Amino acid sequence: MAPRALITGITGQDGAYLARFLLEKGYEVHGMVRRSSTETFERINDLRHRITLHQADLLDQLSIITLLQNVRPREVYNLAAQSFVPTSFLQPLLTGEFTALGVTRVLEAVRLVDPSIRFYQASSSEMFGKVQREPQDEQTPFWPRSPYGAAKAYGHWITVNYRESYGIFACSGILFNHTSPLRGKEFVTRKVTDAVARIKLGAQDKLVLGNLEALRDWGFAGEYVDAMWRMLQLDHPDDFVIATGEKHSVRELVELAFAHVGLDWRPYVTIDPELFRPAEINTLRGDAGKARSQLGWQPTLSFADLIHMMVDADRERVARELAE
Ligand code: NAP
Ligand code: F7E
Repeated sequence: MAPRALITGITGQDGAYLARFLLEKGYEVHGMVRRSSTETFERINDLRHRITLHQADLLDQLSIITLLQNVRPREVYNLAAQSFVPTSFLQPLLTGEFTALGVTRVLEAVRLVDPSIRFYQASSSEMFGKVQREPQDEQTPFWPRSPYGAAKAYGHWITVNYRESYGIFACSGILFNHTSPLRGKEFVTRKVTDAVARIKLGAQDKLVLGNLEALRDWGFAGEYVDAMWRMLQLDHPDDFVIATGEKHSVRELVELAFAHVGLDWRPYVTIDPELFRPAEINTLRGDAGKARSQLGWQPTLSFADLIHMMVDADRERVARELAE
């Protein structure tokens, strides 16, 4: 019988890649979606006939319990969250409800319905915040710099706590920034590649950004979902940093994306101080040595190839839209 997996946040970037990955592995894939007046299934439209979607919400405990009772999965991947850092400053309480307490609600449902379920929590390098060491690994202390980071730190520790208290097979993947052509357009990588495509095709003339000096460790989402799955196949649950080990600035990202279409970025980019954050994370770089040795996982796509792939995908899409 095919193993059954449930993905919360299946309509997001990682959910879409993970669903494809698990289908290829022969899984029966179920996804949790929240009710909305407009469907947000764009990233999984091509998979609709191969997966089963169920309505539930991270804010609603009973809906998650009922979902687990109906699906009875072997693995649960908890990817749902309010994941945009600037929004977490504007809506800190809602971010705490989704991104922090939402994790406990899913874990409580696992504990109640079937404690043998294998559980993956989408933790984040944002927990390292004001970094205490470089590169960051599983032992580096947390110092979150946003309500989002603080909520993820809670989600991480509650996951560890349910493993230690109740013996639940719960893993926390501490993933550094990862992106792709499916990335939300509000995140800086996609904001830049979409703008470059539009500028090249004459549909936009300016790109307004915030802090160009921030450094991030960016990988490809398509490769990072493989690491999530590998964690849940271990003999014993554990926590892993997933990263490339390289850092690049937003400025470098911008230069690279514009150069790929033969443009100099300087005439097009302006800086708006409103886009700077109340507290910034200046630098992040992960050490995924433990994942390499214990999961056999390592990234292969270079930063330049990743950004070029995203610019190319956006160019194709924008050209199609303009032709319609
Ligand atoms: P994303 O594209 O923002 O997707 C978030 C998902 O969560 C969407 O499917 C969204 O559904 C769902 N969601 C939000 N609130 C919900 C609620 N109350 N009930 C049910 N579903 C809800 O995020 P992503 O980039 O795929 O990231 C996946 C996870 O990894 C997130 O937890 C994120 O915080 C974490 N993470 C991401 C990165 C990264 O660089 N991408 C790095 C580390 C950790 P709608 O479609 O309805 O909005
Ligand atoms: O910002 C700077 C900004 O919003 C990256 C989420 O997936 O990764 C993501 O969080 C950097 C920051 O991602 C703009 O100040 C400059 O320093 O793309 P981002 P993030 O905040 O790093 C982590 C690991 C997660 O877990 C999160 O869920 O870019 N920046 N100018 C800008 N950022 C944005 N968004 N827009 C700008 O115009």
